[in-house]
Amino acid sequence: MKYNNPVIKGFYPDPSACKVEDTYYLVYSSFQYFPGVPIFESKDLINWTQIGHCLTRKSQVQLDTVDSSGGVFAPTLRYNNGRFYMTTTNDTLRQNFYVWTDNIYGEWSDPINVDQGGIDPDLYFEDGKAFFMSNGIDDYGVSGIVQCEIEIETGHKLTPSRSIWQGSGGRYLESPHLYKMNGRYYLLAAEGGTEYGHMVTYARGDSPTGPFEAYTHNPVLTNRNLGGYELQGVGHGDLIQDHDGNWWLLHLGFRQTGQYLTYHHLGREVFLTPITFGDDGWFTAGHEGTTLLSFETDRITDTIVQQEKKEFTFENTDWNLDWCYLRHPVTANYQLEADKVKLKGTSITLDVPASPTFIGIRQKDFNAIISCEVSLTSGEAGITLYMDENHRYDLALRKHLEGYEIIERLNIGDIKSIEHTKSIGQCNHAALIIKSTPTHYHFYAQIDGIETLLGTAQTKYLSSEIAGGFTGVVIGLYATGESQDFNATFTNFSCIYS
Ligand code: 6LW
Repeated sequence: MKYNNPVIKGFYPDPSACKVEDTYYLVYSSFQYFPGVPIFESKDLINWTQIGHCLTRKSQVQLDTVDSSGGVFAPTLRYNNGRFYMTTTNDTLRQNFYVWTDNIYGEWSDPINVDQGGIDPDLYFEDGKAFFMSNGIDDYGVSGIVQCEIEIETGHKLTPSRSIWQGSGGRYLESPHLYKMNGRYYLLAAEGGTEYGHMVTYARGDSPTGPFEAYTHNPVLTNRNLGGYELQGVGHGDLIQDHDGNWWLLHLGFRQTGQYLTYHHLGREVFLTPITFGDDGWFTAGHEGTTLLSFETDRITDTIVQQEKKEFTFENTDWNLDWCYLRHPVTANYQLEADKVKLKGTSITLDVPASPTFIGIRQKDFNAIISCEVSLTSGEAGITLYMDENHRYDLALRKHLEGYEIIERLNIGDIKSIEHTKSIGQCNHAALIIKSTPTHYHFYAQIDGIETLLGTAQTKYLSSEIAGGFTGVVIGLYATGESQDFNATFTNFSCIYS
């Protein structure tokens, strides 16, 4: 069959996967968003459904002081002796930790800290031993992929942290994962930074602690030499073996907005690339070491159809799965119902790295029509296309002394301006509509059935190239302005991709 990449669209970076019986599970970085670390499952590697989050309680993750793109970095998901483990870093606190669960559809444990620095922690289990790896500096001052053995019940180190591999020479050696395949140990990593030079590299050895010999043709996967190709920045991934024994790489990458438009605003997405072992025990990846927009493969049967959900509404999404908050939300400010949401604004605006009243869903594709009806009693409420507090476009209703107005506000770094306003007198409700293309957002308001274009803005100013950071655009519904009661009601939300 032919499948298309990305297999998961939108801001789901740093994927890590494991397989238990006939099901694959996948987790991602979540940074300042809560709940933390979304979990997806699949039976066939190409159709994925979200089933929960690993970090659902404040006791598991401290996000209060986390800047945008700080907080929860790249996780690793592993399964050992009937138990799932998810290890990650709170980069803001510089703390590596893991949580566990015996039921992946339920709650996870409180965090168990590990006293080894660096980011992108990994766990490898063998014969009752647990090895913990991250990229950082070891107990002897040597940098690289750093490893120690830990007691899995407590996280206590049983051995000093020791650097086991320095990579192939690229900058930002990260995302280590250790595996045993065909009797040998393979150490997978990413290098080059999570931008256009990103790549996957690996080494192998005869022991889980090394020494490791680098693959001579590293990088095994990169799109960095494919100029004018929509898929870029492929790297950071995890190997997974399918039901038939084939190996695959689930990894991140991004889609730039056009063939030569080197901007991406949807974040880093999930790609599936086939891995092929040679007789010498070294493996290659994808098409001549690159990832493609689609792969023709006989590893997945023709009867499997790659499905894609094109329409997201209040009714067909789950508040606990599809939607997310900035840092720790004050839950009393949200009234979530099957067909509407009521929000209570506070004095915290979208301009600050805090927790404004905001509930968001990731923008998953370039071409979309996003719409929602909003009614307001005080303050301001609407839709924000949110990359971070300094890079976002707001389309909202706002109360002023004489009545109400619609505003389209563009925030690009230090340039903050209300670009367009339209007074609507005493009318306190409107339909807000955003039409999205790869390169532009068009902002409309509809009052009494009449649609008016307020303005247009380029997507590139919300891109990672402009905003920096590690996230992608999230479509947020928000309310601001202190109010005794809920000051905004949102109904008829839809985001339809084409
Ligand atoms: C992550 C690092 C990376 O920790 O980006 O692409 C960082 N790779 O491995 C944040 O997602």
